[in-house]
Amino acid sequence: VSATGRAAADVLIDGETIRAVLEPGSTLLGTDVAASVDRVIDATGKYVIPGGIDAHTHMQLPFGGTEASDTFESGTRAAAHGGTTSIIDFAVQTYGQRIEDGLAAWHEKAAGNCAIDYGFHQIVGDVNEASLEAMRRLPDEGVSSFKLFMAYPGVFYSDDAQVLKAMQVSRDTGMLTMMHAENGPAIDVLAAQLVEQGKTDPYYHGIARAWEMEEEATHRAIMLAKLTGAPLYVVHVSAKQAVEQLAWARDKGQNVYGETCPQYLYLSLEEQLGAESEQWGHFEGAKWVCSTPLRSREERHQDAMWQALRTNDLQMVSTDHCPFCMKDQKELGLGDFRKIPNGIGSIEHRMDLMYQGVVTGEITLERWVELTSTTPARMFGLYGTKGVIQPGADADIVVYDPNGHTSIGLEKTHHMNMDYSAWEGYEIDGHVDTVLSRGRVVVDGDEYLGDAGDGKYLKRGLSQYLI
Ligand code: DUC
Ligand code: ZN
Ligand code: ZN
Repeated sequence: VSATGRAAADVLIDGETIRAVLEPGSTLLGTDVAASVDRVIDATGKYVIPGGIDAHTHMQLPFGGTEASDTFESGTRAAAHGGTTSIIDFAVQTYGQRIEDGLAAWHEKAAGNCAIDYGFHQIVGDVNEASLEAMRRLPDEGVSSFKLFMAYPGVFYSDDAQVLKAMQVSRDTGMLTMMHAENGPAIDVLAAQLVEQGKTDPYYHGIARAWEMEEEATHRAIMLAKLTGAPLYVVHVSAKQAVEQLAWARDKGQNVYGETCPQYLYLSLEEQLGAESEQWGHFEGAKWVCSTPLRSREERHQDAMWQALRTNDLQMVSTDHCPFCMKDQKELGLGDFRKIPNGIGSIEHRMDLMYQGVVTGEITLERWVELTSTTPARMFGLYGTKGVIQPGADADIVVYDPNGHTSIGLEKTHHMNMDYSAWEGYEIDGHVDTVLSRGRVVVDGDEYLGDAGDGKYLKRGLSQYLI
Protein backbone atom coordinates (compact mmCIF):
# COMPACT_ATOMS: atom_id res chain seq x y z
CA VAL A 1 0.00 0.00 0.00
CA SER A 2 1.34 3.40 -0.93
CA ALA A 3 -0.06 6.89 -0.64
CA THR A 4 -1.45 6.54 -4.14
CA GLY A 5 -2.65 2.98 -4.47
CA ARG A 6 -2.39 -0.69 -3.65
CA ALA A 7 -1.20 -3.75 -5.50
CA ALA A 8 -0.11 -7.32 -4.81
CA ALA A 9 3.67 -7.30 -4.95
CA ASP A 10 6.89 -8.86 -3.73
CA VAL A 11 9.39 -6.50 -2.15
CA LEU A 12 13.01 -7.51 -2.65
CA ILE A 13 15.37 -6.22 0.02
CA ASP A 14 19.14 -6.28 -0.31
CA GLY A 15 20.95 -5.32 2.87
CA GLU A 16 19.50 -2.09 4.16
CA THR A 17 17.68 -1.02 1.00
CA ILE A 18 14.85 -1.99 -1.24
CA ARG A 19 16.17 -3.45 -4.48
CA ALA A 20 12.93 -4.05 -6.37
CA VAL A 21 9.16 -4.14 -6.16
CA LEU A 22 8.09 -7.08 -8.27
CA GLU A 23 5.01 -8.86 -9.52
CA PRO A 24 4.29 -11.76 -7.17
CA GLY A 25 6.27 -14.83 -8.21
CA SER A 26 8.67 -12.91 -10.46
CA THR A 27 11.90 -14.23 -11.86
CA LEU A 28 15.04 -12.09 -11.99
CA LEU A 29 17.81 -12.96 -14.45
CA GLY A 30 16.11 -16.28 -15.03
CA THR A 31 15.93 -17.37 -11.37
CA ASP A 32 12.92 -17.55 -9.14
CA VAL A 33 13.40 -14.60 -6.77
CA ALA A 34 11.69 -16.16 -3.77
CA ALA A 35 13.80 -19.31 -4.10
CA SER A 36 17.10 -17.44 -4.26
CA VAL A 37 16.85 -15.13 -1.25
CA ASP A 38 18.07 -15.70 2.31
CA ARG A 39 14.74 -15.13 3.89
CA VAL A 40 11.11 -14.80 2.93
CA ILE A 41 8.57 -12.97 5.04
CA ASP A 42 5.13 -14.15 4.05
CA ALA A 43 2.78 -11.16 4.02
CA THR A 44 -0.13 -12.95 2.40
CA GLY A 45 -3.37 -11.27 3.41
CA LYS A 46 -1.53 -8.40 5.07
CA TYR A 47 -0.63 -4.86 4.17
CA VAL A 48 2.96 -3.95 3.40
CA ILE A 49 3.49 -0.25 4.09
CA PRO A 50 6.40 2.15 4.42
CA GLY A 51 7.43 2.44 8.08
CA GLY A 52 5.72 5.17 10.07
CA ILE A 53 7.43 8.53 10.50
CA ASP A 54 6.50 10.38 13.66
CA ALA A 55 7.61 13.94 13.00
CA HIS A 56 6.81 15.33 16.44
CA THR A 57 8.31 13.73 19.55
CA HIS A 58 9.90 14.92 22.80
CA MET A 59 12.20 12.31 24.31
CA GLN A 60 13.82 13.36 27.59
CA LEU A 61 12.39 16.86 27.30
CA PRO A 62 13.05 18.96 30.41
CA PHE A 63 9.64 20.56 30.93
CA GLY A 64 7.30 21.62 33.72
CA GLY A 65 9.91 21.09 36.44
CA THR A 66 10.59 17.52 35.37
CA GLU A 67 11.67 15.57 32.30
CA ALA A 68 9.63 13.61 29.75
CA SER A 69 9.80 10.02 30.94
CA ASP A 70 10.80 8.23 27.74
CA THR A 71 14.48 8.18 26.94
CA PHE A 72 15.56 7.94 23.32
CA GLU A 73 16.06 4.26 24.04
CA SER A 74 12.66 3.45 25.57
CA GLY A 75 10.73 5.80 23.33
CA THR A 76 12.16 4.60 20.05
CA ARG A 77 11.74 0.97 21.08
CA ALA A 78 8.08 1.65 21.81
CA ALA A 79 7.86 3.39 18.43
CA ALA A 80 9.25 0.30 16.69
CA HIS A 81 6.66 -1.92 18.40
CA GLY A 82 4.00 0.34 16.95
CA GLY A 83 5.28 0.34 13.39
CA THR A 84 7.11 3.67 13.48
CA THR A 85 10.61 3.44 12.01
CA SER A 86 11.69 7.09 12.08
CA ILE A 87 11.15 9.97 14.46
CA ILE A 88 11.93 13.65 14.27
CA ASP A 89 12.50 14.90 17.79
CA PHE A 90 12.86 18.50 18.92
CA ALA A 91 16.33 19.63 19.95
CA VAL A 92 15.90 22.46 22.45
CA GLN A 93 17.64 25.78 22.73
CA THR A 94 16.70 27.05 26.19
CA TYR A 95 16.65 30.71 27.12
CA GLY A 96 20.18 32.08 27.31
CA GLN A 97 21.69 29.04 25.60
CA ARG A 98 23.44 28.97 22.21
CA ILE A 99 21.55 27.06 19.52
CA GLU A 100 24.69 25.04 18.70
CA ASP A 101 24.90 23.89 22.31
CA GLY A 102 21.23 22.93 22.44
CA LEU A 103 21.57 20.86 19.28
CA ALA A 104 24.79 19.23 20.49
CA ALA A 105 23.09 18.24 23.74
CA TRP A 106 20.33 16.51 21.79
CA HIS A 107 22.83 14.59 19.68
CA GLU A 108 24.41 13.43 22.89
CA LYS A 109 21.11 12.21 24.33
CA ALA A 110 20.18 10.28 21.19
CA ALA A 111 23.44 8.94 19.77
CA GLY A 112 23.88 5.22 20.29
CA ASN A 113 20.55 4.84 22.05
CA CYS A 114 17.90 4.76 19.34
CA ALA A 115 16.14 1.66 18.06
CA ILE A 116 15.11 3.44 14.85
CA ASP A 117 16.40 6.30 12.74
CA TYR A 118 16.00 9.80 14.10
CA GLY A 119 16.27 13.40 12.97
CA PHE A 120 15.90 16.73 14.72
CA HIS A 121 13.93 19.93 14.41
CA GLN A 122 15.33 22.84 16.39
CA ILE A 123 13.25 24.57 19.05
CA VAL A 124 14.41 28.16 19.15
CA GLY A 125 13.67 29.25 22.70
CA ASP A 126 15.62 32.48 22.59
CA VAL A 127 15.38 34.48 19.36
CA ASN A 128 18.24 36.98 19.50
CA GLU A 129 20.86 38.16 17.01
CA ALA A 130 23.22 35.24 17.69
CA SER A 131 20.35 32.76 17.35
CA LEU A 132 19.23 34.26 14.05
CA GLU A 133 22.78 33.82 12.72
CA ALA A 134 23.06 30.27 14.02
CA MET A 135 19.71 29.33 12.52
CA ARG A 136 21.08 30.00 9.04
CA ARG A 137 23.61 27.20 9.54
CA LEU A 138 21.08 24.59 10.69
CA PRO A 139 20.31 23.20 7.21
CA ASP A 140 24.00 22.20 6.91
CA GLU A 141 23.48 20.11 10.04
CA GLY A 142 20.51 18.33 8.48
CA VAL A 143 18.06 20.35 10.58
CA SER A 144 15.71 21.91 8.03
CA SER A 145 12.92 23.10 10.33
CA PHE A 146 12.61 25.01 13.57
CA LYS A 147 9.82 25.47 16.08
CA LEU A 148 8.70 28.67 17.76
CA PHE A 149 6.28 29.01 20.67
CA MET A 150 3.64 31.70 20.89
CA ALA A 151 2.83 30.08 24.25
CA TYR A 152 4.73 29.46 27.50
CA PRO A 153 5.96 32.95 28.48
CA GLY A 154 9.16 32.65 30.48
CA VAL A 155 10.00 29.25 29.00
CA PHE A 156 10.06 28.93 25.20
CA TYR A 157 7.95 31.96 24.29
CA SER A 158 8.67 34.26 21.35
CA ASP A 159 6.86 37.58 20.97
CA ASP A 160 5.65 38.81 17.59
CA ALA A 161 8.87 40.74 16.90
CA GLN A 162 10.91 37.59 17.50
CA VAL A 163 8.54 35.49 15.40
CA LEU A 164 8.84 37.98 12.55
CA LYS A 165 12.64 37.95 12.60
CA ALA A 166 12.84 34.17 12.77
CA MET A 167 10.38 33.87 9.89
CA GLN A 168 12.61 36.08 7.78
CA VAL A 169 15.35 33.50 8.27
CA SER A 170 12.85 30.81 7.32
CA ARG A 171 12.08 32.65 4.09
CA ASP A 172 15.78 33.16 3.27
CA THR A 173 16.91 29.61 3.99
CA GLY A 174 13.88 27.49 3.06
CA MET A 175 13.74 26.13 6.58
CA LEU A 176 10.17 25.36 7.58
CA THR A 177 8.76 27.45 10.46
CA MET A 178 6.88 25.19 12.83
CA MET A 179 4.56 27.03 15.18
CA HIS A 180 3.02 26.28 18.54
CA ALA A 181 0.06 28.56 17.97
CA GLU A 182 -1.60 29.54 21.24
CA ASN A 183 -1.76 32.99 22.78
CA GLY A 184 0.39 32.24 25.83
CA PRO A 185 0.25 35.60 27.65
CA ALA A 186 -3.56 35.67 27.53
CA ILE A 187 -3.81 32.00 28.53
CA ASP A 188 -1.60 32.60 31.56
CA VAL A 189 -3.92 35.37 32.80
CA LEU A 190 -6.99 33.18 32.41
CA ALA A 191 -5.25 30.28 34.13
CA ALA A 192 -4.21 32.45 37.10
CA GLN A 193 -7.77 33.77 37.47
CA LEU A 194 -9.21 30.24 37.43
CA VAL A 195 -6.79 29.11 40.14
CA GLU A 196 -7.68 32.19 42.23
CA GLN A 197 -11.32 31.10 42.01
CA GLY A 198 -10.36 27.69 43.34
CA LYS A 199 -10.76 26.02 39.95
CA THR A 200 -7.63 23.93 40.17
CA ASP A 201 -8.66 20.57 38.63
CA PRO A 202 -6.95 19.34 35.45
CA TYR A 203 -10.07 20.09 33.43
CA TYR A 204 -9.51 23.84 33.82
CA HIS A 205 -6.30 23.53 31.84
CA GLY A 206 -8.54 23.16 28.80
CA ILE A 207 -10.81 26.02 29.86
CA ALA A 208 -7.87 28.41 30.17
CA ARG A 209 -6.46 27.29 26.84
CA ALA A 210 -9.70 28.16 25.03
CA TRP A 211 -10.02 27.55 21.29
CA GLU A 212 -10.14 31.30 20.77
CA MET A 213 -6.52 31.37 21.98
CA GLU A 214 -5.56 28.84 19.30
CA GLU A 215 -7.58 30.45 16.51
CA GLU A 216 -6.14 33.87 17.25
CA ALA A 217 -2.52 32.69 17.39
CA THR A 218 -2.95 30.57 14.26
CA HIS A 219 -4.24 33.60 12.41
CA ARG A 220 -1.40 35.75 13.70
CA ALA A 221 1.17 33.15 12.65
CA ILE A 222 -0.41 32.95 9.21
CA MET A 223 -0.30 36.73 8.74
CA LEU A 224 3.31 36.99 9.91
CA ALA A 225 4.21 34.17 7.55
CA LYS A 226 2.40 35.88 4.70
CA LEU A 227 4.20 39.13 5.37
CA THR A 228 7.63 37.51 5.50
CA GLY A 229 7.07 34.82 2.87
CA ALA A 230 7.98 32.07 5.32
CA PRO A 231 6.64 28.54 4.79
CA LEU A 232 4.54 27.72 7.85
CA TYR A 233 3.64 24.42 9.52
CA VAL A 234 1.31 24.62 12.52
CA VAL A 235 1.83 21.80 15.02
CA HIS A 236 -0.75 19.97 17.14
CA VAL A 237 -3.85 21.64 15.70
CA SER A 238 -6.90 20.80 17.81
CA ALA A 239 -9.50 23.56 17.34
CA LYS A 240 -11.83 23.49 14.35
CA GLN A 241 -11.49 27.27 14.16
CA ALA A 242 -7.72 26.93 13.76
CA VAL A 243 -8.27 24.54 10.86
CA GLU A 244 -10.60 27.10 9.31
CA GLN A 245 -7.76 29.61 9.48
CA LEU A 246 -5.40 27.19 7.75
CA ALA A 247 -7.97 26.38 5.09
CA TRP A 248 -8.64 30.07 4.51
CA ALA A 249 -4.95 30.82 4.04
CA ARG A 250 -4.42 27.82 1.79
CA ASP A 251 -7.41 28.80 -0.33
CA LYS A 252 -5.70 32.14 -0.87
CA GLY A 253 -2.62 30.29 -2.08
CA GLN A 254 -0.47 30.66 1.01
CA ASN A 255 2.11 27.98 1.77
CA VAL A 256 0.81 26.80 5.14
CA TYR A 257 0.39 23.30 6.55
CA GLY A 258 -0.85 21.67 9.69
CA GLU A 259 -0.72 18.46 11.68
CA THR A 260 -3.06 17.05 14.24
CA CYS A 261 -2.47 14.25 16.76
CA PRO A 262 -4.44 11.12 17.74
CA GLN A 263 -5.56 12.72 21.02
CA TYR A 264 -7.41 15.46 19.12
CA LEU A 265 -9.16 12.88 16.93
CA TYR A 266 -10.33 10.57 19.71
CA LEU A 267 -10.29 12.24 23.13
CA SER A 268 -12.35 15.15 24.46
CA LEU A 269 -12.61 17.74 27.19
CA GLU A 270 -15.91 16.24 28.36
CA GLU A 271 -14.26 12.87 28.94
CA GLN A 272 -11.44 14.60 30.79
CA LEU A 273 -13.99 16.39 32.98
CA GLY A 274 -15.73 13.11 33.72
CA ALA A 275 -12.54 11.19 34.49
CA GLU A 276 -12.31 9.97 38.06
CA SER A 277 -10.52 7.14 39.81
CA GLU A 278 -10.17 5.75 43.28
CA GLN A 279 -6.49 6.58 43.32
CA TRP A 280 -6.61 10.08 41.88
CA GLY A 281 -10.17 11.34 42.25
CA HIS A 282 -10.76 14.19 39.79
CA PHE A 283 -7.03 14.54 39.36
CA GLU A 284 -7.36 11.50 37.06
CA GLY A 285 -7.89 14.07 34.30
CA ALA A 286 -4.20 15.03 34.55
CA LYS A 287 -3.44 12.01 32.37
CA TRP A 288 -4.74 13.97 29.38
CA VAL A 289 -3.31 17.40 30.13
CA CYS A 290 -1.48 18.46 27.00
CA SER A 291 -1.13 21.62 24.95
CA THR A 292 -2.99 22.40 22.82
CA PRO A 293 -5.62 20.87 25.13
CA LEU A 294 -8.33 18.32 24.44
CA ARG A 295 -11.37 20.03 22.92
CA SER A 296 -15.11 19.73 23.42
CA ARG A 297 -16.79 16.84 21.64
CA GLU A 298 -20.08 18.72 21.80
CA GLU A 299 -18.48 21.48 19.72
CA ARG A 300 -17.43 18.82 17.21
CA HIS A 301 -13.72 19.58 17.06
CA GLN A 302 -12.86 15.87 16.64
CA ASP A 303 -15.17 15.55 13.62
CA ALA A 304 -13.57 18.66 12.14
CA MET A 305 -10.08 17.14 12.53
CA TRP A 306 -11.06 13.94 10.71
CA GLN A 307 -12.71 15.98 7.98
CA ALA A 308 -9.62 18.16 7.59
CA LEU A 309 -7.49 15.03 7.21
CA ARG A 310 -9.76 13.95 4.36
CA THR A 311 -9.87 17.33 2.62
CA ASN A 312 -6.13 17.92 3.08
CA ASP A 313 -6.65 21.06 5.15
CA LEU A 314 -4.44 19.09 7.55
CA GLN A 315 -1.69 17.04 5.95
CA MET A 316 -0.18 14.90 8.69
CA VAL A 317 -0.69 13.08 11.96
CA SER A 318 2.14 13.13 14.51
CA THR A 319 1.91 12.27 18.19
CA ASP A 320 3.57 15.16 20.05
CA HIS A 321 4.77 12.25 22.19
CA CYS A 322 5.64 13.89 25.52
CA PRO A 323 5.07 11.28 28.24
CA PHE A 324 4.99 11.87 31.98
CA CYS A 325 4.15 9.45 34.77
CA MET A 326 1.35 10.23 37.20
CA LYS A 327 3.61 9.43 40.14
CA ASP A 328 6.08 12.24 40.87
CA GLN A 329 5.43 13.97 37.54
CA LYS A 330 1.77 14.78 36.72
CA GLU A 331 1.36 14.75 40.50
CA LEU A 332 3.29 18.03 40.66
CA GLY A 333 0.05 19.70 39.62
CA LEU A 334 -2.14 18.42 42.47
CA GLY A 335 -4.02 21.49 43.62
CA ASP A 336 -2.90 23.65 40.67
CA PHE A 337 -3.44 22.50 37.08
CA ARG A 338 -0.78 24.96 35.88
CA LYS A 339 1.89 22.77 37.43
CA ILE A 340 0.86 19.57 35.66
CA PRO A 341 3.58 18.76 33.11
CA ASN A 342 1.90 19.07 29.70
CA GLY A 343 2.00 16.02 27.53
CA ILE A 344 0.59 12.67 26.41
CA GLY A 345 2.49 9.56 25.31
CA SER A 346 1.23 7.96 22.11
CA ILE A 347 4.24 7.05 19.99
CA GLU A 348 3.50 3.34 20.24
CA HIS A 349 -0.10 3.65 19.10
CA ARG A 350 -0.18 6.22 16.29
CA MET A 351 -0.18 3.71 13.42
CA ASP A 352 -2.84 1.58 15.12
CA LEU A 353 -5.05 4.50 16.13
CA MET A 354 -4.93 5.90 12.61
CA TYR A 355 -5.60 2.46 11.14
CA GLN A 356 -8.75 2.35 13.24
CA GLY A 357 -9.80 5.42 11.25
CA VAL A 358 -9.54 3.26 8.13
CA VAL A 359 -11.71 0.60 9.77
CA THR A 360 -14.39 3.13 10.74
CA GLY A 361 -14.32 4.73 7.29
CA GLU A 362 -12.90 8.11 8.33
CA ILE A 363 -9.93 7.80 5.96
CA THR A 364 -8.82 5.46 3.18
CA LEU A 365 -6.02 2.93 3.43
CA GLU A 366 -3.89 5.06 1.11
CA ARG A 367 -4.55 8.19 3.14
CA TRP A 368 -3.44 6.29 6.26
CA VAL A 369 -0.05 5.70 4.65
CA GLU A 370 0.12 9.26 3.35
CA LEU A 371 -0.69 10.89 6.73
CA THR A 372 1.65 8.72 8.78
CA SER A 373 4.62 8.17 6.48
CA THR A 374 4.73 9.62 2.98
CA THR A 375 3.79 13.23 3.72
CA PRO A 376 6.00 13.40 6.83
CA ALA A 377 8.90 12.29 4.62
CA ARG A 378 8.10 14.89 1.97
CA MET A 379 7.37 17.65 4.46
CA PHE A 380 10.62 17.20 6.34
CA GLY A 381 13.17 16.37 3.67
CA LEU A 382 13.39 12.58 3.96
CA TYR A 383 11.40 11.45 0.93
CA GLY A 384 12.92 8.87 -1.37
CA THR A 385 14.98 7.36 1.42
CA LYS A 386 11.97 7.21 3.71
CA GLY A 387 8.20 7.31 3.26
CA VAL A 388 7.94 5.09 0.20
CA ILE A 389 8.54 1.50 -0.88
CA GLN A 390 10.56 1.80 -4.06
CA PRO A 391 13.98 0.72 -5.35
CA GLY A 392 16.74 2.61 -3.57
CA ALA A 393 14.67 3.53 -0.52
CA ASP A 394 15.63 2.37 2.95
CA ALA A 395 13.95 -0.94 3.75
CA ASP A 396 11.79 0.53 6.53
CA ILE A 397 8.72 -1.62 6.20
CA VAL A 398 5.75 -2.62 8.31
CA VAL A 399 3.69 -5.71 7.66
CA TYR A 400 0.29 -4.85 9.08
CA ASP A 401 -2.32 -7.50 9.74
CA PRO A 402 -5.88 -6.29 9.15
CA ASN A 403 -7.17 -9.52 10.65
CA GLY A 404 -5.16 -9.08 13.82
CA HIS A 405 -6.27 -7.27 16.93
CA THR A 406 -4.61 -4.91 19.38
CA SER A 407 -5.87 -4.27 22.91
CA ILE A 408 -4.20 -1.17 24.27
CA GLY A 409 -3.50 -0.84 27.96
CA LEU A 410 -0.82 -0.66 30.60
CA GLU A 411 -0.99 -4.41 31.26
CA LYS A 412 -1.30 -5.26 27.56
CA THR A 413 0.45 -3.47 24.75
CA HIS A 414 2.70 -0.96 26.46
CA HIS A 415 6.38 -0.30 25.98
CA MET A 416 6.48 3.41 26.74
CA ASN A 417 8.06 4.45 30.02
CA MET A 418 4.84 5.58 31.69
CA ASP A 419 2.87 4.35 34.70
CA TYR A 420 -0.44 4.71 32.88
CA SER A 421 -1.74 4.58 29.33
CA ALA A 422 -3.58 7.57 27.90
CA TRP A 423 -5.24 4.99 25.62
CA GLU A 424 -6.31 2.41 28.21
CA GLY A 425 -9.08 0.20 26.85
CA TYR A 426 -8.76 1.18 23.20
CA GLU A 427 -9.33 -1.76 20.88
CA ILE A 428 -7.83 -1.74 17.39
CA ASP A 429 -9.03 -3.98 14.58
CA GLY A 430 -5.54 -4.59 13.24
CA HIS A 431 -2.05 -5.43 14.42
CA VAL A 432 1.56 -4.58 13.67
CA ASP A 433 2.93 -7.91 12.56
CA THR A 434 6.53 -7.37 11.45
CA VAL A 435 8.68 -4.24 11.45
CA LEU A 436 11.85 -3.79 9.44
CA SER A 437 14.26 -0.96 10.03
CA ARG A 438 16.77 -0.62 7.18
CA GLY A 439 16.30 -4.25 6.24
CA ARG A 440 16.59 -5.66 9.73
CA VAL A 441 13.59 -7.25 11.41
CA VAL A 442 13.32 -5.31 14.67
CA VAL A 443 9.84 -6.42 15.69
CA ASP A 444 8.42 -9.87 14.99
CA GLY A 445 4.95 -10.36 16.39
CA ASP A 446 5.26 -8.74 19.80
CA GLU A 447 8.93 -9.53 20.18
CA TYR A 448 11.61 -6.87 19.92
CA LEU A 449 14.70 -8.10 18.09
CA GLY A 450 16.67 -4.90 17.66
CA ASP A 451 19.31 -3.16 19.74
CA ALA A 452 19.71 0.30 21.16
CA GLY A 453 22.01 2.07 18.75
CA ASP A 454 20.56 0.52 15.58
CA GLY A 455 18.99 3.86 14.73
CA LYS A 456 21.14 6.44 12.99
CA TYR A 457 20.92 10.19 12.67
CA LEU A 458 18.99 11.43 9.65
CA LYS A 459 20.50 14.48 7.99
CA ARG A 460 17.40 15.94 6.43
CA GLY A 461 17.14 18.01 3.28
CA LEU A 462 14.77 20.91 2.76
CA SER A 463 11.03 20.31 2.66
CA GLN A 464 9.50 19.31 -0.66
CA TYR A 465 6.62 21.62 0.17
CA LEU A 466 8.50 24.83 -0.55
CA ILE A 467 7.19 26.98 -3.39
N1 DUC B 1 2.72 20.51 24.35
C1 DUC B 1 2.72 19.44 25.15
O1 DUC B 1 1.66 18.91 25.44
N2 DUC B 1 3.89 18.99 25.62
C2 DUC B 1 5.14 19.51 25.25
C3 DUC B 1 5.11 20.83 24.64
C4 DUC B 1 3.83 21.19 24.04
O2 DUC B 1 3.75 22.12 23.28
ZN1 ZN C 1 3.84 22.68 21.10
ZN1 ZN D 1 5.46 19.19 20.97
